Amino acid sequence: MAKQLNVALLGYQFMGKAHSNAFRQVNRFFPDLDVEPVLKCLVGRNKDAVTAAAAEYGFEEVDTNWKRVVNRPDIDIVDVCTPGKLHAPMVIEALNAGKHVICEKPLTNTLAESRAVLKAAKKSRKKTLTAYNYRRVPAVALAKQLIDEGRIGQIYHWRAVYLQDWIMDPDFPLVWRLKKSEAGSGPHGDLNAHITDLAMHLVGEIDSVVGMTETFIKERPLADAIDAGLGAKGGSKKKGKVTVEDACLFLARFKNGALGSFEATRFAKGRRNHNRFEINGSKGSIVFNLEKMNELQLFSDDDDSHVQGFREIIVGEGDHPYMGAWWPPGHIIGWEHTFTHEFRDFLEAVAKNRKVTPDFQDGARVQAVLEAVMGSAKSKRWQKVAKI
Ligand code: SOE
Repeated sequence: MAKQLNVALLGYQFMGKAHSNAFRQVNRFFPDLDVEPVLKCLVGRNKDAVTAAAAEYGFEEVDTNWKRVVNRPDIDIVDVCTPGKLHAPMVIEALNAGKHVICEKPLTNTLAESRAVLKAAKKSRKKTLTAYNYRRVPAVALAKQLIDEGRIGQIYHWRAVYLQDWIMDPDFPLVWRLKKSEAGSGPHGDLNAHITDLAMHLVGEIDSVVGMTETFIKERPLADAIDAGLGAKGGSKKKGKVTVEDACLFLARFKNGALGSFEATRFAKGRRNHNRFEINGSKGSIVFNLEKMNELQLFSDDDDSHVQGFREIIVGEGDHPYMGAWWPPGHIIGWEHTFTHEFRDFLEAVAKNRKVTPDFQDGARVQAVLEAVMGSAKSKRWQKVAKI
Protein backbone atom coordinates (compact mmCIF):
# COMPACT_ATOMS: atom_id res chain seq x y z
CA MET A 1 0.00 0.00 0.00
CA ALA A 2 1.19 3.49 -0.84
CA LYS A 3 2.37 5.55 2.12
CA GLN A 4 -0.04 8.41 2.85
CA LEU A 5 1.33 11.97 3.02
CA ASN A 6 -0.79 14.81 4.39
CA VAL A 7 -1.05 17.93 2.26
CA ALA A 8 -1.75 21.46 3.48
CA LEU A 9 -2.74 23.76 0.63
CA LEU A 10 -2.46 27.51 1.20
CA GLY A 11 -4.83 29.44 -1.09
CA TYR A 12 -8.03 28.12 -2.59
CA GLN A 13 -8.72 30.13 -5.73
CA PHE A 14 -7.79 29.28 -9.34
CA MET A 15 -4.48 27.53 -8.64
CA GLY A 16 -5.74 25.98 -5.40
CA LYS A 17 -8.49 24.34 -7.41
CA ALA A 18 -6.10 23.13 -10.13
CA HIS A 19 -3.67 21.70 -7.57
CA SER A 20 -6.40 19.96 -5.52
CA ASN A 21 -7.70 18.29 -8.66
CA ALA A 22 -4.22 17.03 -9.52
CA PHE A 23 -3.63 15.65 -6.01
CA ARG A 24 -6.94 13.77 -6.29
CA GLN A 25 -6.16 12.31 -9.71
CA VAL A 26 -2.52 11.44 -9.43
CA ASN A 27 -2.73 7.97 -7.82
CA ARG A 28 -5.66 6.92 -10.03
CA PHE A 29 -3.63 7.43 -13.19
CA PHE A 30 -0.15 6.71 -11.83
CA PRO A 31 -0.95 3.70 -9.60
CA ASP A 32 2.73 2.73 -9.28
CA LEU A 33 3.45 5.70 -7.01
CA ASP A 34 4.64 4.58 -3.58
CA VAL A 35 3.05 7.56 -1.85
CA GLU A 36 -0.48 8.93 -1.82
CA PRO A 37 -1.34 12.57 -1.01
CA VAL A 38 -4.19 13.11 1.46
CA LEU A 39 -6.02 16.44 1.18
CA LYS A 40 -5.73 17.25 4.87
CA CYS A 41 -6.14 21.00 5.33
CA LEU A 42 -7.12 23.91 3.09
CA VAL A 43 -6.10 27.37 4.28
CA GLY A 44 -7.57 30.78 3.44
CA ARG A 45 -8.32 34.08 5.15
CA ASN A 46 -12.09 34.00 4.62
CA LYS A 47 -13.61 31.21 6.76
CA ASP A 48 -16.86 30.86 4.78
CA ALA A 49 -15.14 30.89 1.38
CA VAL A 50 -12.41 28.44 2.39
CA THR A 51 -14.99 26.12 3.98
CA ALA A 52 -17.03 26.07 0.76
CA ALA A 53 -13.89 25.44 -1.31
CA ALA A 54 -12.74 22.62 1.00
CA ALA A 55 -16.09 20.85 0.55
CA GLU A 56 -15.85 21.25 -3.22
CA TYR A 57 -12.22 20.10 -3.51
CA GLY A 58 -12.42 17.28 -0.95
CA PHE A 59 -10.31 18.56 1.98
CA GLU A 60 -10.80 17.08 5.45
CA GLU A 61 -10.25 20.33 7.38
CA VAL A 62 -9.94 24.10 6.98
CA ASP A 63 -7.99 26.76 8.85
CA THR A 64 -7.53 30.52 8.54
CA ASN A 65 -4.11 30.57 10.22
CA TRP A 66 -1.39 29.39 7.80
CA LYS A 67 1.44 29.50 10.35
CA ARG A 68 -0.39 27.12 12.65
CA VAL A 69 -1.06 24.67 9.81
CA VAL A 70 2.43 24.78 8.33
CA ASN A 71 3.87 23.87 11.74
CA ARG A 72 1.51 20.95 12.39
CA PRO A 73 3.52 17.75 12.92
CA ASP A 74 1.04 15.68 10.88
CA ILE A 75 1.54 17.78 7.71
CA ASP A 76 4.09 16.35 5.24
CA ILE A 77 3.68 18.57 2.17
CA VAL A 78 2.91 22.29 2.03
CA ASP A 79 1.62 23.64 -1.28
CA VAL A 80 1.63 27.44 -1.67
CA CYS A 81 -0.97 28.85 -4.09
CA THR A 82 -1.35 32.40 -2.75
CA PRO A 83 -0.47 35.76 -4.34
CA GLY A 84 3.30 36.20 -4.78
CA LYS A 85 3.72 38.52 -1.81
CA LEU A 86 3.11 35.61 0.57
CA HIS A 87 5.28 33.02 -1.18
CA ALA A 88 8.58 33.78 0.60
CA PRO A 89 7.27 33.90 4.20
CA MET A 90 5.09 30.82 3.72
CA VAL A 91 7.70 28.74 1.93
CA ILE A 92 10.46 29.63 4.42
CA GLU A 93 8.23 28.80 7.40
CA ALA A 94 7.29 25.45 5.80
CA LEU A 95 10.91 24.56 4.98
CA ASN A 96 12.01 25.46 8.52
CA ALA A 97 9.22 23.22 9.83
CA GLY A 98 10.73 20.32 7.83
CA LYS A 99 8.06 20.00 5.12
CA HIS A 100 8.38 19.18 1.45
CA VAL A 101 7.23 22.33 -0.37
CA ILE A 102 5.53 23.10 -3.68
CA CYS A 103 5.21 26.78 -4.63
CA GLU A 104 3.25 28.36 -7.47
CA LYS A 105 5.18 30.55 -9.88
CA PRO A 106 6.89 32.92 -9.86
CA LEU A 107 8.81 31.61 -6.85
CA THR A 108 8.81 35.05 -5.19
CA ASN A 109 8.18 38.68 -6.08
CA THR A 110 11.86 39.67 -5.81
CA LEU A 111 15.26 38.07 -6.30
CA ALA A 112 16.24 38.91 -2.71
CA GLU A 113 13.26 36.85 -1.50
CA SER A 114 14.22 34.00 -3.83
CA ARG A 115 17.72 33.96 -2.36
CA ALA A 116 16.25 33.75 1.16
CA VAL A 117 13.99 30.88 0.04
CA LEU A 118 16.94 29.07 -1.49
CA LYS A 119 18.95 29.41 1.71
CA ALA A 120 16.12 27.81 3.70
CA ALA A 121 15.72 25.08 1.05
CA LYS A 122 19.42 24.18 1.16
CA LYS A 123 19.31 23.96 4.94
CA SER A 124 16.17 21.83 5.04
CA ARG A 125 17.18 19.34 2.30
CA LYS A 126 13.49 18.61 1.69
CA LYS A 127 12.02 18.26 -1.83
CA THR A 128 10.99 21.52 -3.47
CA LEU A 129 9.09 22.26 -6.65
CA THR A 130 8.40 25.56 -8.40
CA ALA A 131 5.14 24.85 -10.21
CA TYR A 132 6.14 25.68 -13.78
CA ASN A 133 3.56 23.23 -15.09
CA TYR A 134 4.15 23.74 -18.82
CA ARG A 135 7.32 21.63 -18.66
CA ARG A 136 4.93 18.73 -18.08
CA VAL A 137 2.81 19.17 -21.20
CA PRO A 138 3.62 15.87 -22.97
CA ALA A 139 4.42 17.76 -26.21
CA VAL A 140 6.89 20.00 -24.35
CA ALA A 141 8.47 16.97 -22.66
CA LEU A 142 8.76 15.39 -26.12
CA ALA A 143 10.41 18.59 -27.43
CA LYS A 144 12.97 18.26 -24.63
CA GLN A 145 13.64 14.64 -25.62
CA LEU A 146 14.10 15.59 -29.29
CA ILE A 147 16.50 18.40 -28.38
CA ASP A 148 18.50 16.14 -26.04
CA GLU A 149 18.70 13.52 -28.83
CA GLY A 150 20.29 16.19 -31.02
CA ARG A 151 17.48 16.11 -33.59
CA ILE A 152 17.45 19.84 -34.23
CA GLY A 153 21.19 20.26 -33.76
CA GLN A 154 22.72 23.39 -32.30
CA ILE A 155 20.07 25.86 -31.20
CA TYR A 156 20.30 29.35 -32.70
CA HIS A 157 16.90 30.88 -31.89
CA TRP A 158 14.27 30.80 -29.14
CA ARG A 159 11.14 32.83 -30.00
CA ALA A 160 8.30 32.81 -27.47
CA VAL A 161 5.11 34.73 -26.77
CA TYR A 162 2.60 34.38 -23.95
CA LEU A 163 -0.45 36.44 -24.82
CA GLN A 164 -3.71 37.05 -22.92
CA ASP A 165 -6.48 39.66 -23.10
CA TRP A 166 -8.48 39.46 -19.86
CA ILE A 167 -7.88 43.02 -18.61
CA MET A 168 -8.42 44.98 -21.83
CA ASP A 169 -11.72 46.46 -20.65
CA PRO A 170 -10.73 49.72 -18.84
CA ASP A 171 -13.51 48.97 -16.32
CA PHE A 172 -11.94 45.67 -15.33
CA PRO A 173 -11.23 46.15 -11.60
CA LEU A 174 -7.93 46.64 -9.85
CA VAL A 175 -7.48 43.00 -8.73
CA TRP A 176 -4.41 41.81 -6.78
CA ARG A 177 -2.65 40.77 -9.98
CA LEU A 178 -2.52 44.46 -10.98
CA LYS A 179 -0.84 45.58 -7.75
CA LYS A 180 2.93 45.48 -7.44
CA SER A 181 2.72 45.11 -3.65
CA GLU A 182 0.81 41.81 -4.09
CA ALA A 183 1.98 40.33 -7.39
CA GLY A 184 5.44 41.87 -7.80
CA SER A 185 4.82 42.52 -11.50
CA GLY A 186 2.15 42.05 -14.18
CA PRO A 187 2.41 39.67 -17.13
CA HIS A 188 6.18 39.67 -16.71
CA GLY A 189 6.13 37.60 -13.51
CA ASP A 190 2.91 35.85 -14.48
CA LEU A 191 3.56 34.89 -18.11
CA ASN A 192 7.16 35.72 -19.07
CA ALA A 193 8.04 33.63 -16.00
CA HIS A 194 6.58 30.56 -17.73
CA ILE A 195 8.32 31.07 -21.06
CA THR A 196 11.59 31.95 -19.30
CA ASP A 197 11.42 28.67 -17.39
CA LEU A 198 10.71 26.82 -20.65
CA ALA A 199 13.58 28.59 -22.40
CA MET A 200 16.03 27.68 -19.65
CA HIS A 201 14.75 24.09 -19.63
CA LEU A 202 14.91 23.65 -23.42
CA VAL A 203 17.73 25.96 -24.54
CA GLY A 204 19.92 26.73 -21.53
CA GLU A 205 20.97 29.45 -19.13
CA ILE A 206 20.50 33.11 -20.00
CA ASP A 207 23.47 35.46 -19.86
CA SER A 208 22.03 38.93 -20.47
CA VAL A 209 18.78 40.69 -21.35
CA VAL A 210 17.27 43.93 -22.57
CA GLY A 211 13.61 44.68 -22.00
CA MET A 212 10.78 47.18 -22.14
CA THR A 213 7.42 47.48 -20.41
CA GLU A 214 4.22 49.53 -20.78
CA THR A 215 1.11 50.10 -18.70
CA PHE A 216 -1.62 51.04 -21.17
CA ILE A 217 -4.41 51.65 -18.63
CA LYS A 218 -3.04 53.49 -15.65
CA GLU A 219 -6.08 53.63 -13.34
CA ARG A 220 -8.92 51.18 -12.71
CA PRO A 221 -12.01 50.85 -10.52
CA LEU A 222 -11.14 49.44 -7.10
CA ALA A 223 -12.00 45.73 -6.78
CA ASP A 224 -14.92 44.64 -4.57
CA ALA A 225 -13.07 41.74 -2.94
CA ILE A 226 -9.47 41.89 -1.72
CA ASP A 227 -8.66 38.53 -3.29
CA ALA A 228 -10.57 39.06 -6.57
CA GLY A 229 -8.80 37.42 -9.46
CA LEU A 230 -9.07 36.58 -13.15
CA GLY A 231 -12.86 36.41 -13.44
CA ALA A 232 -13.58 39.52 -11.34
CA LYS A 233 -16.63 41.60 -12.30
CA GLY A 234 -17.57 45.19 -11.60
CA GLY A 235 -15.82 47.24 -8.97
CA SER A 236 -16.39 50.51 -7.17
CA LYS A 237 -16.74 53.98 -8.71
CA LYS A 238 -13.50 54.99 -7.04
CA LYS A 239 -10.35 54.38 -9.02
CA GLY A 240 -6.87 53.29 -8.00
CA LYS A 241 -3.47 53.30 -9.68
CA VAL A 242 -2.30 50.24 -11.63
CA THR A 243 1.20 49.58 -10.31
CA VAL A 244 2.33 46.79 -12.65
CA GLU A 245 3.03 46.68 -16.38
CA ASP A 246 0.38 45.53 -18.89
CA ALA A 247 3.00 44.20 -21.30
CA CYS A 248 6.70 43.30 -21.17
CA LEU A 249 8.94 42.34 -24.08
CA PHE A 250 12.58 41.36 -23.88
CA LEU A 251 15.52 39.99 -25.83
CA ALA A 252 18.07 37.58 -24.40
CA ARG A 253 21.49 36.13 -25.12
CA PHE A 254 21.87 32.56 -23.91
CA LYS A 255 25.21 31.36 -22.50
CA ASN A 256 25.46 28.82 -25.36
CA GLY A 257 25.27 31.59 -27.97
CA ALA A 258 21.59 31.26 -28.90
CA LEU A 259 19.42 34.38 -29.20
CA GLY A 260 15.97 34.64 -27.64
CA SER A 261 12.90 36.85 -27.80
CA PHE A 262 10.09 36.90 -25.24
CA GLU A 263 6.77 38.77 -25.19
CA ALA A 264 4.13 38.74 -22.44
CA THR A 265 0.99 40.84 -22.58
CA ARG A 266 -2.57 40.98 -21.29
CA PHE A 267 -3.53 43.23 -24.22
CA ALA A 268 -3.57 40.85 -27.20
CA LYS A 269 -7.24 40.91 -28.25
CA GLY A 270 -8.57 37.43 -28.92
CA ARG A 271 -5.55 35.68 -27.43
CA ARG A 272 -6.96 34.06 -24.30
CA ASN A 273 -4.02 31.93 -23.22
CA HIS A 274 -1.68 31.85 -26.20
CA ASN A 275 1.59 30.33 -25.01
CA ARG A 276 3.71 29.57 -28.06
CA PHE A 277 7.38 28.98 -28.78
CA GLU A 278 9.51 28.21 -31.79
CA ILE A 279 13.07 26.89 -31.62
CA ASN A 280 15.36 26.94 -34.66
CA GLY A 281 18.46 24.75 -34.69
CA SER A 282 21.16 23.82 -37.21
CA LYS A 283 19.29 20.63 -38.26
CA GLY A 284 15.65 21.42 -37.58
CA SER A 285 12.97 23.44 -35.86
CA ILE A 286 10.32 22.77 -33.21
CA VAL A 287 7.06 24.67 -32.68
CA PHE A 288 4.66 24.38 -29.73
CA ASN A 289 1.37 26.19 -29.12
CA LEU A 290 -0.54 25.58 -25.88
CA GLU A 291 -3.86 26.14 -27.68
CA LYS A 292 -3.05 22.94 -29.59
CA MET A 293 -1.24 21.33 -26.70
CA ASN A 294 -1.53 17.74 -27.95
CA GLU A 295 0.53 18.61 -31.04
CA LEU A 296 4.18 19.33 -31.69
CA GLN A 297 5.54 20.60 -34.99
CA LEU A 298 8.92 19.35 -36.15
CA PHE A 299 10.97 20.25 -39.20
CA SER A 300 13.97 17.99 -39.65
CA ASP A 301 16.93 17.76 -42.02
CA ASP A 302 16.72 14.00 -41.48
CA ASP A 303 13.63 13.87 -43.71
CA ASP A 304 14.11 13.22 -47.44
CA SER A 305 14.28 16.58 -49.17
CA HIS A 306 11.36 15.84 -51.54
CA VAL A 307 8.98 15.28 -48.60
CA GLN A 308 10.53 17.77 -46.26
CA GLY A 309 8.29 20.19 -44.36
CA PHE A 310 6.92 20.87 -40.90
CA ARG A 311 5.17 17.75 -39.66
CA GLU A 312 2.57 17.69 -36.93
CA ILE A 313 3.15 15.01 -34.31
CA ILE A 314 0.01 14.16 -32.36
CA VAL A 315 1.52 13.59 -28.93
CA GLY A 316 -0.96 10.92 -27.97
CA GLU A 317 0.94 7.63 -28.20
CA GLY A 318 1.54 5.41 -25.19
CA ASP A 319 5.29 5.87 -25.52
CA HIS A 320 5.10 9.68 -25.51
CA PRO A 321 5.95 11.30 -22.15
CA TYR A 322 3.19 10.74 -19.53
CA MET A 323 0.67 9.58 -22.16
CA GLY A 324 0.82 5.88 -21.28
CA ALA A 325 -1.00 6.76 -18.06
CA TRP A 326 -4.09 8.12 -19.79
CA TRP A 327 -6.18 6.92 -22.70
CA PRO A 328 -5.73 4.83 -25.88
CA PRO A 329 -3.59 6.44 -28.66
CA GLY A 330 -4.89 9.76 -29.96
CA HIS A 331 -7.32 10.35 -27.08
CA ILE A 332 -6.15 13.80 -26.14
CA ILE A 333 -5.64 15.43 -22.75
CA GLY A 334 -5.99 18.97 -21.36
CA TRP A 335 -4.45 21.80 -19.34
CA GLU A 336 -5.27 20.31 -15.94
CA HIS A 337 -3.25 17.17 -16.69
CA THR A 338 -0.01 19.18 -16.55
CA PHE A 339 -0.48 19.59 -12.79
CA THR A 340 -1.10 15.86 -12.34
CA HIS A 341 2.15 15.18 -14.20
CA GLU A 342 4.17 17.58 -12.09
CA PHE A 343 2.79 16.12 -8.86
CA ARG A 344 3.52 12.60 -10.09
CA ASP A 345 7.17 13.58 -10.57
CA PHE A 346 7.28 15.47 -7.28
CA LEU A 347 5.72 12.62 -5.28
CA GLU A 348 8.01 10.08 -6.90
CA ALA A 349 11.00 12.24 -5.93
CA VAL A 350 9.70 12.34 -2.35
CA ALA A 351 9.11 8.56 -2.29
CA LYS A 352 12.47 7.65 -3.81
CA ASN A 353 14.46 10.57 -2.41
CA ARG A 354 15.40 11.75 -5.91
CA LYS A 355 15.91 15.18 -7.41
CA VAL A 356 12.94 16.85 -9.06
CA THR A 357 12.98 19.94 -11.25
CA PRO A 358 12.21 22.80 -11.49
CA ASP A 359 13.17 23.02 -7.80
CA PHE A 360 13.61 26.26 -5.86
CA GLN A 361 17.07 26.74 -7.34
CA ASP A 362 15.55 26.71 -10.83
CA GLY A 363 12.76 28.98 -9.61
CA ALA A 364 15.36 31.42 -8.27
CA ARG A 365 17.24 31.33 -11.60
CA VAL A 366 14.06 32.37 -13.41
CA GLN A 367 13.66 35.15 -10.85
CA ALA A 368 17.17 36.38 -11.62
CA VAL A 369 16.25 36.69 -15.31
CA LEU A 370 12.95 38.44 -14.54
CA GLU A 371 14.65 40.93 -12.26
CA ALA A 372 17.41 41.66 -14.79
CA VAL A 373 14.72 42.41 -17.41
CA MET A 374 12.97 44.86 -15.08
CA GLY A 375 16.31 46.51 -14.28
CA SER A 376 17.03 46.82 -17.99
CA ALA A 377 13.58 48.28 -18.74
CA LYS A 378 14.38 51.00 -16.22
CA SER A 379 17.97 51.68 -17.27
CA LYS A 380 17.21 51.15 -21.00
CA ARG A 381 20.43 49.11 -21.23
CA TRP A 382 21.44 45.47 -21.53
CA GLN A 383 21.76 43.84 -18.15
CA LYS A 384 23.68 40.73 -17.01
CA VAL A 385 21.63 38.08 -15.23
CA ALA A 386 22.76 37.55 -11.63
CA LYS A 387 24.38 34.22 -10.80
CA ILE A 388 22.38 31.90 -8.55
C1 SOE B 1 -3.25 34.09 -15.43
O1 SOE B 1 -2.60 34.96 -16.23
C2 SOE B 1 -2.74 32.64 -15.53
O2 SOE B 1 -3.64 31.89 -14.81
C3 SOE B 1 -1.34 32.44 -14.93
O3 SOE B 1 -1.28 32.88 -13.60
C4 SOE B 1 -0.98 30.99 -15.05
O4 SOE B 1 0.28 30.74 -14.51
C5 SOE B 1 -1.03 30.58 -16.52
O5 SOE B 1 -0.77 29.22 -16.62
C6 SOE B 1 -2.37 30.89 -17.12
O6 SOE B 1 -2.72 32.23 -16.88
